[in-house]
Amino acid sequence: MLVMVAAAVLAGVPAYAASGSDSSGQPGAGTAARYGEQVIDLARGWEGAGACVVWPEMLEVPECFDTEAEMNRRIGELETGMAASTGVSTGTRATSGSSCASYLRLYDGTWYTGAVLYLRGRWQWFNLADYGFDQRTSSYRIGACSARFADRRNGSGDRYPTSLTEAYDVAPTMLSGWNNDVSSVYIT
Ligand SMILES: [Ca+2]
Repeated sequence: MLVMVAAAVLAGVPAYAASGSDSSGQPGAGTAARYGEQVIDLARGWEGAGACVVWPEMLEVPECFDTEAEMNRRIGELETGMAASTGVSTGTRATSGSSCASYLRLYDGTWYTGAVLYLRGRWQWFNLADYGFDQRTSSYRIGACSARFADRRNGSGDRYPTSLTEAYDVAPTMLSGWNNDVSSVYIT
């Protein structure tokens, strides 16, 4: 399995094509990610990683790190590169379109602890099973754009109240009945 994943990465197969907004849904298709020198399949497990970035616009495959601090440094590098390439410095104004800081951080533990999944990309449902994070969210932080949470794939099933997932909302715990229940998320 690992060999197949590695081959897919080396061949530049767009890992997101199989997940992302694809509504056909193929649980178990796998999501290759870089973790140090390794290639791991996020859908099968994080192999000890503590923080993963899923940012289809910037990264061909997700990248994982031991800690959230290491992940944050990498995100900072990517944002700096993005600002340099567009000539717009980050933080000076909210840019329109897909460069909006539309991130979402989901934590396995309450109070922003445990493994953290950083998702960045607008107008699409992310199925958390594709990233080994199905029904694990116990706390979250939202970036500059509001989000939607659903308890089934592709936004189906029950929806988390959107009044609690607006821009810059944070929640150290989930609403009653929603701990370890979110299966898909959307960033506006
Ligand atoms: Ca959890």
